[in-house]
Amino acid sequence: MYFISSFDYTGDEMKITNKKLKNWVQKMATLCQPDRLVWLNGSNQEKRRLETEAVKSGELVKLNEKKWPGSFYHRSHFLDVARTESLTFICTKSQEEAGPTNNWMAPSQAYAKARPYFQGAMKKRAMYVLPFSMGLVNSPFAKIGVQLTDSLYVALNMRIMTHLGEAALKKLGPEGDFTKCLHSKANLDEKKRLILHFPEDNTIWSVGSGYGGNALLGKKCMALRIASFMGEKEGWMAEHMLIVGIEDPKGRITYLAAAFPSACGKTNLAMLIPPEIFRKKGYKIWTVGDDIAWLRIGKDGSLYAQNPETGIFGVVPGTNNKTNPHAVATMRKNTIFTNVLLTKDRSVWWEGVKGPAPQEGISWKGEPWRPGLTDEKGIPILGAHPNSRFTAPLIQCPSFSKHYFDTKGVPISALIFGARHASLSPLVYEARDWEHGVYVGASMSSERTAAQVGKLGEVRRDPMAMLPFCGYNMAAYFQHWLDIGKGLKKPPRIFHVNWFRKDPQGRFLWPGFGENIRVLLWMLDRLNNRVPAKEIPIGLIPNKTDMNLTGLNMSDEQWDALFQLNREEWLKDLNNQKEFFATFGRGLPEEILGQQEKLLQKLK
Ligand code: SAT
Ligand code: MN
Repeated sequence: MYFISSFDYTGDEMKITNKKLKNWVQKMATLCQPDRLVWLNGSNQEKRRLETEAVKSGELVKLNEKKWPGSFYHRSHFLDVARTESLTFICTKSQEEAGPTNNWMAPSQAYAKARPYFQGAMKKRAMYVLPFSMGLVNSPFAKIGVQLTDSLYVALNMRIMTHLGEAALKKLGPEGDFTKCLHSKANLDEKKRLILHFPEDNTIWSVGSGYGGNALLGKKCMALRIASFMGEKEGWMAEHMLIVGIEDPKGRITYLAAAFPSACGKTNLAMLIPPEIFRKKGYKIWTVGDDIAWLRIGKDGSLYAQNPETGIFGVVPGTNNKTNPHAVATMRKNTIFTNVLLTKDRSVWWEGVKGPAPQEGISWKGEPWRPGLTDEKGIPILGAHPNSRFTAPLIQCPSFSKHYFDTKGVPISALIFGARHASLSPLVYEARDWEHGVYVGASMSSERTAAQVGKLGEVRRDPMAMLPFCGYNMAAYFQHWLDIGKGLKKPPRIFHVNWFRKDPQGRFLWPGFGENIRVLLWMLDRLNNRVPAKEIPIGLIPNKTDMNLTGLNMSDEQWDALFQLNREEWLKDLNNQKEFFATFGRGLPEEILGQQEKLLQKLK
């Protein structure tokens, strides 16, 4: 009934040689019953046509071309503004395989539950067929996916976020395997929303949401959940990490990868601009990735990283020329804004941007808004949702690294785990070795942010910032980390940072943003054995004299407050860790418990 054809938009005949792909698209079309099939080839001409169509249907608003060239505005349903982890499932045959941290459903049950939601869901709509690659198409990292979706917004976002188009199809070839990604916004009914992963079938089914990580299936669903599962089988890692290069005055570039929970400043760190005193000396930061890193052991025994994405899906509120000038530059053109404030002259605005608020506008909820508006309890009504986002091509970032294109990836010298803690963890500490570092990552916790539906500020355990993104049993995931370490001749050093430490009055103790370079440079000194470190129970911390604090006016008291170790708080955290680790039962690697026991002894 449904013909595989190139859409009459482009007239370009796309040759679909992969039988599995043809059959699957046909089958899914029969289930969802779209009016027509639209195969995307990734061309610019096609992009313009899709944009025109999205504006006509109201899915996108064209922004003021003078102010925001090539850019668009989108508002999602007001109950569909963040990832819904409670509706996200790993559907492996055995529950054991998914592990205690994931919601689990048996595959047969999951397909049966979701099928009626997809049934006829695309009537009177087009089904867009998006062939894409995560990872450079011509690199050993590349994994092919094909997403079917009834959302033009999703299609246009995926064009920015992935290597989308004919090259991916070519790479797939007649016999290749691909991740089958089926998505329908259906009627955006929360009660009929499911984000299902079938790692054993290399399949993702997402229905009832049109937002971010729920709907752009190449991102968290494929490049983390499915990819982490693949990585464990194939000997590589998919991590929730940014990738940056630090260039020193001699022109040497050292690469770091860092894991932080969603909305904890990964994009800011990835695009950090060093303060003037460091810029003058010749330090530069190069951005390779801001959210996801795929890591492989190279021929020389070092760890290499590639960013499998092509774009940024970054948090907007708080972004300004002071906090992140490179993000501001990146979103200047060809950007899709989601859930910010729309102004009368078709411009956009958000809380925390520099300059006065517009006199009036339409809020993320689609309601009239003006500055000072409050609800019945007197609480300010926001123009932009706290998790409002911009989608922009990474290549537009002024600090974009040309080594992004290195097909073997960039060599990683250090891995960083980051948390958002008002107290507990110090500004920075270094793990003693790989095994200790794996424990540091596995025992990570952080305060909840607006990127997840749920209570803000609540502390939850979030190993390697992968709690919501690990596609298999996290006990096996920890084991995989330990195994990768054994396969590395030169394992990266592992550090933990916390930019968010506060004083008793609730003020941040560390200036953060660009100043974070000071901590990175201390790490570089450590990597090059240029400075000693101080041993404390949890790991190695800097001596105040070994970190460049010029211009910060940091008193000894402030420094001490940044590094103060509250034993009672740590013992309490250890108890909480114990409860968490106990949920894994006997599968948990001994090394993790061994490291924990060591820490307990040191704290006593
Ligand atoms: O919604 S996304 O998962 O894409 C962004 C995030 O929460 O990190
Ligand atoms: Mn993320």
